[in-house]
Amino acid sequence: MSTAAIDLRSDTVTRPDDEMRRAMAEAEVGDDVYGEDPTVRRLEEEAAAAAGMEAALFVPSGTMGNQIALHLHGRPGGEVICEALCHVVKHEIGAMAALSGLLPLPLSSPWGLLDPAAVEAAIAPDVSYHSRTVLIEVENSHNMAGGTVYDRPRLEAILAVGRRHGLPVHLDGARIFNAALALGTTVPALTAGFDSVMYCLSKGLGAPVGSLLCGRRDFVTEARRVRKMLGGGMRQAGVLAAAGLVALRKGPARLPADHENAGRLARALAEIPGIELDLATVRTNIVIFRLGPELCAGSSATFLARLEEAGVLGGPVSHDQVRLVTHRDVERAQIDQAIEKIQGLVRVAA
Ligand code: TLP
Repeated sequence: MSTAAIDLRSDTVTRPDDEMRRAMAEAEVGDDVYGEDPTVRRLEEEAAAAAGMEAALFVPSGTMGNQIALHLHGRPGGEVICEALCHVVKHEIGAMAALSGLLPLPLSSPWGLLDPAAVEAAIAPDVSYHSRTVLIEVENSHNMAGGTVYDRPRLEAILAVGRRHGLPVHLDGARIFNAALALGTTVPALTAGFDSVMYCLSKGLGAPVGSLLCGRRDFVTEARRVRKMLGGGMRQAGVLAAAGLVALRKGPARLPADHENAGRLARALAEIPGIELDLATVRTNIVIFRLGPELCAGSSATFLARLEEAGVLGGPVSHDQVRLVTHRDVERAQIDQAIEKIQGLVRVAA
């Protein structure tokens, strides 16, 4: 990979900026397993408030945050109703089964958005020969559906299903700040009513490491124990939390540029023959498109290899789908360069 490559593989690739590095160098720290790291405590308080939740736990990754939540809400043999392409099913290496004995019940849904009626219909009957439904899981924005977003009425309807059936509802809000921006609303307006919420500082907000698992205070107390059980108890983690605080305070204001860049990129790509892209799905910082057979024989691996040679990095979603993600380390001028390079590549590869 050349150092000058335009890296659109993910918004996780951002590097900490000068302000974050200074904050890390100056961070006041203590042993967080003893609850003595003042910077981690400050981050957890601010992060809970930003999400409109009672309490928050700093965790090393979004995956760990989700898995702690699933572990606490579920019980072995239980079913988790979720969308078919969601992160906990597709990208957490079977952790819900391996670590907590849970079974996903994945529902394929247009634009990756669960239909409340389909969720209700998927709840297991209360009979002795059927596994129990233990949890409903929602991902907002939905990464592998192209960064699509659930608006409040749809969330409200899913939360109502949970309440009617006495089921907890977990939100994978890795990119909840992007979702709030796309919907012109606030993060607390999207998290209200969820039993637990995970969100990441290490994606669009730009921190090098870290996510938060939020919920009621007693839930977070239990989550602290499970985090330790999974090996996620960190000691002088204030150096990471300090960067996280900068990301939380300053990151959201930077996101509109990422969304504009994604829209710009998507509109240009949608014009290219051989690229199938539904512009209606592009609401946030993620652009996913399908390759027609006329372009690189419809192979995402071939397309991405050629793209890399041209100096642009992207990622595969499936054998014929590609994902490009905008973020704070890619400016508009580089998006325009990426568009030109893709147009050039298509001329050669078509
Ligand atoms: N997503 C990563 C990859 O794992 C796919 C990415 O590049 O987008 N929930 C959602 C919705 C996510 O997109 C991710 C990461 C996670 C959870 C997990 O976060 P980390 O990577 O911190 O474990």
